[in-house]
Amino acid sequence: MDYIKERIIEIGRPKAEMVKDLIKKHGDDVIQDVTLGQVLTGMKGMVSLLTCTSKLDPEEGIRFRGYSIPQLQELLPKLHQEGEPLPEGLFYLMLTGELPTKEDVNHISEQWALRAQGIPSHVFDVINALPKDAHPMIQFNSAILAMSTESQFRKAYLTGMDKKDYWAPTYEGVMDLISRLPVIAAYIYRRVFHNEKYIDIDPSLDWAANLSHMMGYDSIEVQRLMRLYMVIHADHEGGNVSAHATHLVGSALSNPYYSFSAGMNGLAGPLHGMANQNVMHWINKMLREIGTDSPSTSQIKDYAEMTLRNGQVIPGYGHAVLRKTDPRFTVQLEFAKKYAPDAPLIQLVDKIYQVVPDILEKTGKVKNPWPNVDAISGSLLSSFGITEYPIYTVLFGVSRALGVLTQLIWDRLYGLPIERPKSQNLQWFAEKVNYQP
Ligand code: HAX
Repeated sequence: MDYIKERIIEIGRPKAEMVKDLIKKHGDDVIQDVTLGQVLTGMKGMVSLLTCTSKLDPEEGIRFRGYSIPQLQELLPKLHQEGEPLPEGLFYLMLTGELPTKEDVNHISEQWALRAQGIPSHVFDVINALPKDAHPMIQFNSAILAMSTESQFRKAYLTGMDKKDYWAPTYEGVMDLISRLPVIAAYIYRRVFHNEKYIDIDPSLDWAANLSHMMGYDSIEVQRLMRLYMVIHADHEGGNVSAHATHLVGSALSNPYYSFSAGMNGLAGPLHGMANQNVMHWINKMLREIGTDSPSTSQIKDYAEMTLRNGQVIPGYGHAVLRKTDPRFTVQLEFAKKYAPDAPLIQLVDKIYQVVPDILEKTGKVKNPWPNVDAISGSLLSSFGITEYPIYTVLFGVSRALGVLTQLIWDRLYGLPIERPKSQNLQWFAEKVNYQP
């Protein structure tokens, strides 16, 4: 057996027993009161999910198994001293809760490069059957579903296995799926934007560098950017739409492909992962309408205010949990200032950052006026040559697999049951609070 699986058993079994014991001894304890406002505004702040891979603090931002992004930059294995951490290391950390060694990371890199080569040809047929102008997220998700013919979980389930072992075929499916997503993403990218001139996987490269390579970018800078991008988008606690959707569908014991596909359908929404593409759309439209590549702060202010007057959101700003500038925004801005200080788009992002929070604050209703991860990620990719912004959410999706699928393995280790909250109609809520119009 793969030594990582043995490690998961060692770590996971006592935790699974703890979950059962907690339910038995404290299942009736009240842990939190719930307000009507929470229910009617998307369950914000309601603790209702068990997630171990990462935790989001409103002021500080994301921590993966307790480690902040700057700490991960220090502690996770890298290819070069000055370089970005390898996403393989973050995967290992989220999976086991332990910092990986260089050997662990190399082992995962090799495993993924090997598994990536087993994509059945019908998956590419499915992509090719779609029109080229179908959004890359449609192509991506269709391919994910098409790959579920390979589900090891389904086969194992039908053999009638013990449910405490469900995590093991889930792990196999997750490893296959994560290994193959860069191939799929790059295939879609080359199909849509580069005349179907496909580039083969290079098994000697790490996972993120391979994605960059298969997309047609072999510079050290883009490889580094891709590693950074893959690390910072990997997870954001359990309640965000892509994580929660993956968990919810997974709770019906749907295989990892079905579960992840559900998450990706959520990521494709403009209030979630599609925001990275929409930021570019918003910026380009602003430049076109103002008629300059270098608008002044007062022109940006006018345009942002017009966006609000038209009843639209300013993409890349605001967050359901965060109440400060997203550290994922900051780390990208630092990367950009170091490696592409003169990039006009980055300077523009910086200028927008000076203007927009104040405008959102003045509305009196936006709870977080600060930029989120999507406010800069597209401009950064674009500044390094990846200018085709419909692919950005797909890249986000490749990264998000690391967190949500690791959590799926843990859901099965914990033996979590099917998710089934109670719903009520409007009358019920009104009566509950003695509502008087
Ligand atoms: N521009 C304009 N209005 C905004 C806004 C923004 N950027 N952010 C919030 N608001 C508005 C909301 O639409 C809401 O208006 P109504 O009361 O009229 O319905 C009000 O402010 C209160 O909303 P909130 O409580 O502050 O925010 P929510 O938790 O409801 O929503 C969102 C959080 C991220 C969806 C929201 O801030 C938004 O729409 N931002 C723009 C889209 C975006 O950048 N999404 C990506 C978020 C990060 C992410 O998931 N990446 O994948």
